[in-house]
Amino acid sequence: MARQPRVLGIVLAGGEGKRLLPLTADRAKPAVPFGGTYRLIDFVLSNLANAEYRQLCVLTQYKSHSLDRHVSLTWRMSTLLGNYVTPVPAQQRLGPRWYQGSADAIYQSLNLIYDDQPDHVVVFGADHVYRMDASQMVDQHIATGAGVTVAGIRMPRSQASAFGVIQAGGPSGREIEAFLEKPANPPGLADSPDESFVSMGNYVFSTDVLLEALRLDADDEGSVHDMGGSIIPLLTAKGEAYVYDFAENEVPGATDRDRFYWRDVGTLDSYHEAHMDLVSIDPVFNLYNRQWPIYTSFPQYPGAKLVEGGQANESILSMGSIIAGGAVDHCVLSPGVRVGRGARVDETVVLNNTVIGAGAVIKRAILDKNIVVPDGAEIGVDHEHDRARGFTVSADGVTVLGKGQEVIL
Ligand code: ADQ
Repeated sequence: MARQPRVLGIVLAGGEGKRLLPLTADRAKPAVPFGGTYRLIDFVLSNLANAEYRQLCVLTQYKSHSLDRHVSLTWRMSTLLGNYVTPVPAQQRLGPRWYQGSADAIYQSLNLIYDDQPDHVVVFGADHVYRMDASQMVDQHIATGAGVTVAGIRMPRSQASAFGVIQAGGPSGREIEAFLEKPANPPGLADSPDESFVSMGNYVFSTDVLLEALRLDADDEGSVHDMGGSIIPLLTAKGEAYVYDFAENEVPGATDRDRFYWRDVGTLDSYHEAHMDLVSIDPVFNLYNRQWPIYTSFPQYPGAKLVEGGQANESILSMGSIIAGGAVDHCVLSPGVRVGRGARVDETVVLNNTVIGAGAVIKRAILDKNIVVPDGAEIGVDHEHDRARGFTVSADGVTVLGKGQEVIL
């Protein structure tokens, strides 16, 4: 049997996530809780582990304590077959400086590649909610002989300026002819002018091509040392970059609705919206697909409980939650949440161990963990009042409270 190519996975998990403040005040963006029991990083790690890639390094940087703890506890693997998922904190190996950009993060961690001697290095972002079989992208990478393969997805042109925009062509239609990182005026597609083809921030490299590109980039003092801003444009100019169309990916058990689901939950509004995608009867993203599980771990709790006529509709209730006489609708409750008598909670994401008092009214909100909402409090009802109390109100009117934030009436 032919030798399987050796693949090392590197997950870029150093993002600061400024646009998710206050949720990222104390934690790195990939450690932000999602969907009741998950953290964002669980999606990419599940996608790589389900694809049988089990040598995975997670590069961390900012506020990485809860991320390191989660990765170490959840993703500890048997080392018998050489498997590992390891958090790698920034170590200032090349002098007293933190990572300058995502390419610098890899450059400063080259020892991981030298140690493992992979044929290919899969570099994936950690900030997205989706299912993807990464091995299908690796197969295409090998078949085309590309130096780097970039995963791409169609996106409304009006949103594309937040992404790297790909123009592909050539005999295969897959050669990247131009790569524009976050262009002010993104080009549309020939067959669909209102859509652009954008980079998902997921790359497969042939190891020698990655090493050479990182070295060239490190020597370039004008570079921002970013994967999308420097490395991919550099390899595009050399004619070595190809695109992999996410629309060709097939994941077992996917539904027609969530087959191509991919969300960058980079803002408070997209974070809230992605939660609402989870809770409908026919969910836009189905967490219940057992053929491609998303793995996580959480503390031991008993089951969720509804008492005293407590009600829940189109909601996810994690273990340890108790709804005592209150009602939740279109909500996602993390473990250990309490909802008191007569409280009404609508379109709200509630993180671990937050307690909502009797008679409280909460609308379109995100409540971080360990908040005590007093009896009768209103949140998300009057945005002026919310701002006056120090709460964050997002562009689309979602009220957000940080970890343990005090709620005055
Ligand atoms: P952005 O999301 O703006 O664009 P970036 O902030 O670099 O790029 O984040 C990419 C990934 O790298 C994230 O998972 C983040 O957590 C991580 N990261 C960022 N800085 C890091 C550092 N110093 N150390 C370690 N990890 C770090 C990128 C691409 C675009 C593409 C979008 C898709 O540049 O071309 O379209 O991702 O979302």
